[in-house]
This record gives sequence, structure tokens and C-alpha cells, in this order.
Amino acid sequence: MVLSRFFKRASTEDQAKIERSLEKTRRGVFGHIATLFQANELDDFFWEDLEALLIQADMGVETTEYLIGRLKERVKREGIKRSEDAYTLLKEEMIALLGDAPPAALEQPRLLTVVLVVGVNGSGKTTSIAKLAHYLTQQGKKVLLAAADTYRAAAIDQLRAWGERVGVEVIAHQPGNDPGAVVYDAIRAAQESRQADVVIIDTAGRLHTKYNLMKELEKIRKVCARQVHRAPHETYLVLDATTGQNALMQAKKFKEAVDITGVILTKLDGTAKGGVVFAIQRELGVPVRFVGTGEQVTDFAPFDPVAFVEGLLA
Ligand SMILES: Nc1nc2c(ncn2[C@@H]2O[C@H](COP(=O)(O)OP(=O)(O)O)[C@@H](O)[C@H]2O)c(=O)[nH]1
Ligand SMILES: [Mg+2]
Repeated sequence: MVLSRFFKRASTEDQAKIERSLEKTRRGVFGHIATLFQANELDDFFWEDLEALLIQADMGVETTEYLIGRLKERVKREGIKRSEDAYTLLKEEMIALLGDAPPAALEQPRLLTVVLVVGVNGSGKTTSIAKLAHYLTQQGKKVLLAAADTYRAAAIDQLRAWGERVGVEVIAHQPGNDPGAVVYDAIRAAQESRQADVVIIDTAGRLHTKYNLMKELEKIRKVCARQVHRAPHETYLVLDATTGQNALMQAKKFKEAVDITGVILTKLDGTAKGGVVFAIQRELGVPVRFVGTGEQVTDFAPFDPVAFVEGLLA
């Protein structure tokens, strides 16, 4: 595919993980899309069916209309008459929708990188933090985790358990303590005794009181910025792919409260849809940076637009 050369690709192994995790949706709604392109005239019925299927795939109305507009324009310009000839265009335009993300701050060399992770409970935040820690450890980085979800003792214990499993130290306080104080200690430890390269901060996921959430995240961000130049360098929002358009709503709310730099989209393996990725990128302008492809710690990959689209549309 022509477009693919413009993107930094994930490793072959990670590409395979992404494609494998999309089996459900490849056999589901995106399978229907592939079938639609097999032998059809590019008439009004075709475009209506395509629109309905894309919306069903969680792409959202706005993004669907944009994509169909682009396709129609190219079909006309390139004089394409049959749907099978438009299939490659569909893939190209879908990749283009995902492809213009700026380089990740996580990739840039820095003395200490601080990553703040936010998202509602159950989205896969703690699991993703463990996976990200493992991923970075594999790259030779020293990682430290900060248990700044101090509201529930179980949340601290869960992070500790993951820390042990992936061999990464967890800085934690007693339940109920100030999250800012945990972050302060974690960053200090990273800079001084532990000499870590990356600190990843787990936060509470309560969304029902936006004001409190905003205040708490703002405080954590201030603690980060005071200790490390321009920290947090990344603020990742964790979204559950199986919640579809609801994930998009959550993302909008979080974006109002905090400056999100990227999305970790979990449970790709559990969705029969997957189109929400396009809506997140287009409607929020926030790139998907990593995806969760299963429950194991290695079921995690940097997002790869080409592998993603190839996984949806075989
Ligand atoms: N299948 C699947 N399950 C996941 C994935 N990521 C997280 N989970 C599961 O989602 C549930 C909630 O995860 P957790 O990390 O505790 O969510 P948190 O409340 O946001 O911290 C757990 O049962 C995880 O095993 C994923 O990529 N795929
Ligand atoms: Mg958690």
C-alpha cells in the first residue's frame, strides 16, 4: 500500500498482535463492509449501505460522512466504476484518517519522562499501565509506577501485584492519602535513589464529579511540572473499545478536564466493531498511541494505522 511508507510502523510481531485481535470485527461488521465491496455498482444503494455499516461499526456520523465524502470524490476523480476497484481507496482513506499523528513524546530522549494515565474505572487503566511498564522495560528503560489512585485500597494492591509481576517498583502511600504526595515521592525516587527513566502515574477514575476530577488532575499535573521540566510529558486516556460511542463521550469529557496527548485503546480483542478509533482521531484530534489486544501483559502494542486497517479489512 502506497501510504504505508509514510508511517512509522510497529514491529512485525506487534502488527500481527493487532491484526489477530481484530478477528471478531473482521468477521463482524467490517466483514460485511468487505463483502459489500465485492461486486456492486457504486450507486446510491451502495453508498447508503456503506454509511449504515460504518455507523454500525462505531465510526460516528461525522467521521463516516467525512470518509464517504473523500471516497466519492476520489472515485469520481479517478473514474472508478466498480466497488472492488474502490476497496483499496477505502483502505487508503481509512489509514489516512489515522495517520497524521505527531510523534509521541514518549519516544523522545529525556532524563526523566512522566506519563500520567487517566480514564474511568474498568476501562483497563491499571492493566494498561502494567503492560506499558513491561513494554518499556523490554526496551531497556527503568520504570517506576506511582499509585495515585489512593481512594480504594484495592486499587493500590492491584497496582502492586502488577508491579511484582512485571518486575517494576511501585511507589504507594496509605489509602486516602493525597495523590499529589504520592506523585511527588515517586518522581523524587525516580530522580534520586532509583534513577528511573520513566514514571507512570495511575489515577482515580471517578468521572461523576468533573470538578473534583479536574481539580485533582490539575494538582497532580502541578506537582509533576514543579519537579520535572514540562511534565507530564504524556497524558494518556485509557478507553475501552467495547464501549464504542460511549468511549468517545468519555473522551470528550476528559478532554475538557485535562490536556490529553494520546489514547490507549483497550480490549480490541473483545469488540466486534472497532470503528471508534477513527472517531477518536478525527473528532478529538487525539492519536491512539497503544492498543490492548488481550488480558496478558504482552497483549499490548504501539498503534499501527496500517496494521489496524489491514486487520479490519482483510
Ligand atoms: N480482553 C481484554 N481485557 C482487558 C484488556 N485490558 C484490560 N482488560 C481487562 O479489563 C478489566 C479491568 O481492568 P483494570 O486494569 O482493572 O481497569 P481499571 O479499573 O481502569 O484500572 C480487567 O479484567 C482486565 O483484565 C484488553 O486489552 N483485553
Ligand atoms: Mg485501576
